[in-house]
Amino acid sequence: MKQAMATIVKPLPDHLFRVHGASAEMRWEAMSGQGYHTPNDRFFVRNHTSTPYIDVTTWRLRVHGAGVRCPRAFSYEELRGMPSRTFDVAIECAGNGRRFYGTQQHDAAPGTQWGLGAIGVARWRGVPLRYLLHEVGLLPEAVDVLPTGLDAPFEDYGHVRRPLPVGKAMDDVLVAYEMNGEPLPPDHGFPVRLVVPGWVGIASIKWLGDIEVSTTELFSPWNMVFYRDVTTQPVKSAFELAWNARLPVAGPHILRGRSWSGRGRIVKVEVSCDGGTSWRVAEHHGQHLVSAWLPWHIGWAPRHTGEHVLMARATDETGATQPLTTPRHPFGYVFDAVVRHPIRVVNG
Ligand SMILES: Nc1nc2c(c(=O)[nH]1)N[C@H]1C(S)=C(S)[C@@H](COP(=O)(O)O)O[C@H]1N2
Ligand SMILES: [Mo]
Repeated sequence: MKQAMATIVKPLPDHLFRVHGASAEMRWEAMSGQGYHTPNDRFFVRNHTSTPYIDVTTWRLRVHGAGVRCPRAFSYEELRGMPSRTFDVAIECAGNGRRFYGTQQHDAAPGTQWGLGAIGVARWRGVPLRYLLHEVGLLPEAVDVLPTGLDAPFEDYGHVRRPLPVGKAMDDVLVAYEMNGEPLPPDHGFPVRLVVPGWVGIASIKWLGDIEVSTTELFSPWNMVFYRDVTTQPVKSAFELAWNARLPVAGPHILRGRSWSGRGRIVKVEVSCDGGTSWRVAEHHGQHLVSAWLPWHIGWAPRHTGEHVLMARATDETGATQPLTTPRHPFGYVFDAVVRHPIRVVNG
């Protein structure tokens, strides 16, 4: 047995997080009463090894490779002096919801048994990657962009890194140094991370130190072994309620939740409070951000005490609706089926 190590710097109080080894999942009840964004103190953490300490005075971001005319290293001050953009973007682990392959479909997938809490939405500020690539003279023959993290190498696979095609890199990717108005916290990539809208969380490399631009297709264990063939995130929904939450029978209640998709805006959310027998359309205030989530709510007056199953099912603008069951995935990625959320209605 390995010794438990403190691999995450921020406090992980039990009412906000469920800890899984070197990673920590947000409890969904921690979003209850919160605004649009996930506060930094409760944003999930997925670390392959440990949060590193990085000295920002000597830190540099090297941008180089056969695909650029003038390779260059940027200091933190230089990056902060460049024109910046601010975006509301979700980061979600590809394995979010993996636990339900086992608990709902009786076909457990190996890996971190995340519930639905491996997602968060933050307001990220930084320099569009496109601006940096212009600065170094991106060549027309550039093909891939390979960002590498400065955290310790993972097992025998080297530093965490995953290539992006140059088309995505030039589109909406951010080299972020701020999260919800604060400098990036250590666990979320200080001093600088990538934020890659709509794509699996592994694309958003933390503790960025190096970006190679190639003129041939690039490979790394993180696109050839782990997360192979997984690019965008599917549609999902969650209630802002504890698992096995207790609700008094004296209602009515307003049930709240959020739905999201890496492939486009959410256009509809339906909720069932009777285990899928009947469905009603949830209400929302129209915050249909393309790369984040849609908060919604629905009234409910339970008629009797006892166990109930809540379900939420969203549809995105591509027409994709959450199914009741989803095909098995060998690594437990892209779980998009409707989650059966148990609650207990009690007297009082
Ligand atoms: N350098 C580095 N970047 C990384 C990781 C990592 O372990 N090292 N984990 C990735 C994975 S799998 C996910 S889901 C997201 C999680 O981001 P967060 O910890 O800020 O929530 O970061 C990604 N970027
Ligand atoms: Mo992840």
